[in-house]
Amino acid sequence: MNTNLRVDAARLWETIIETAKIGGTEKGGIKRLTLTDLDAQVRHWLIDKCTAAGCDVSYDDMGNIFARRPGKDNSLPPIAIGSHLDTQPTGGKFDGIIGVLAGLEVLRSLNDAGIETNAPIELIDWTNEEGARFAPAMLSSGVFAGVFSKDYAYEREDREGLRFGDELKRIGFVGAEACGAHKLAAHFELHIEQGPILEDEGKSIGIVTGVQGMRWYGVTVTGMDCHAGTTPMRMRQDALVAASKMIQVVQAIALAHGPDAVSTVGLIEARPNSRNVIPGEVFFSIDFRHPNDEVVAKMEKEVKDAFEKILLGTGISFTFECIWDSPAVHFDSDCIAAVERATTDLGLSARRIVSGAGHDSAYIAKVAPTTMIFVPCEKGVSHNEAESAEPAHIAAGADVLLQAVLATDARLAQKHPA
Ligand code: HGY
Ligand code: MN
Ligand code: MN
Repeated sequence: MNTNLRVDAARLWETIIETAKIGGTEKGGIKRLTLTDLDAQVRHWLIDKCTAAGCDVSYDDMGNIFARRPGKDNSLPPIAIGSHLDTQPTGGKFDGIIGVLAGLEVLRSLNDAGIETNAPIELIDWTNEEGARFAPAMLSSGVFAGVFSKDYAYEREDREGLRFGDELKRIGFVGAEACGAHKLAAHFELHIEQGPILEDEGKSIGIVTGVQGMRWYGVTVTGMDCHAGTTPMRMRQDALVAASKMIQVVQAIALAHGPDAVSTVGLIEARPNSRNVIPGEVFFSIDFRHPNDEVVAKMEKEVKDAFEKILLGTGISFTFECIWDSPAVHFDSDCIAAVERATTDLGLSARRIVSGAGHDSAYIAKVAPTTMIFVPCEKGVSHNEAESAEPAHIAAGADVLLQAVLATDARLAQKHPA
């Protein structure tokens, strides 16, 4: 382990501040929804920088960008560093972004140090990790891992009815390679924790051992549009009032399965959404998560039973569709060991942790040895424009990433000497 090798912390921070201008918001966050012109702009920025760093850059038919730094034996599958550049509508400067930019910094630091790895090293920008515009989340890493078909992904529509496939074509990122066609020797992802644990415990690094289970649902509640002034209360089939009672139950079920269960209704649309019309239809999303898949399944049954009871005899009906099911994931022990060893050699405070948030690594773990490295973010706040992380923590995370990649390259080289 060449543990006196360090990334250039200032250069890494500069790339974060530079790219944060692409979709930057007044409150200091980023709104850079996937497959928008802003996403295209940051993609071209990344391609330019990786090309300048001597990488061969390509992208596949899901728009995943691969920047490959050659090694001694380029017949070997690359060791990958991946994350995402798309954001939430009120996203921060760090979620996903530090994973891609730390990967670029690792490539640059290897160049500066004149290090030739045995296997190629490949930086990946995964398309549509957030699922904020095109549900579900982690769509393209999911296609890469064989969880979703490309056709399913291309048919996903945003709330304006635009198709993923059309938007990918519009920004010019439909690559020739079939998504999932090339193998990865390993996959590492640096990410902010997006929770309060590391900061609360004063730890610099989270050694991520896995990702909790999560499911997304779409619920449509159907009552009857009617005049707000002339319809007596006893005759109403008000879908929004019904939905409000149903949403209370979504929260109660997570509390009942606490402390680890979480539930969120993040998206709600009332129709016709007019001040003097009783809402006849409401659509809302549900996000259920728990480290144990059986508990998520129990929460799903309980919420459906509760909805039936709430609507019984009201004349109001509902449909309930599970649109995404990402079971709990356990990462690769060799990759975890490489991260743990790097934190020790670098003298960094660290603890093992399970990710509450979903990440592309959760799907890539199905097709390649994978793990993640977390760094703290201020008060655990994320998916919020105020998201904040310390330059020193991000640089430490990038140093761990660099060491873990080098250690993995050395370990695999013993198996496949060049
Ligand atoms: O939803 C998630 O957990 C991730 O941040 N996309
Ligand atoms: Mn993320
Ligand atoms: Mn996110």
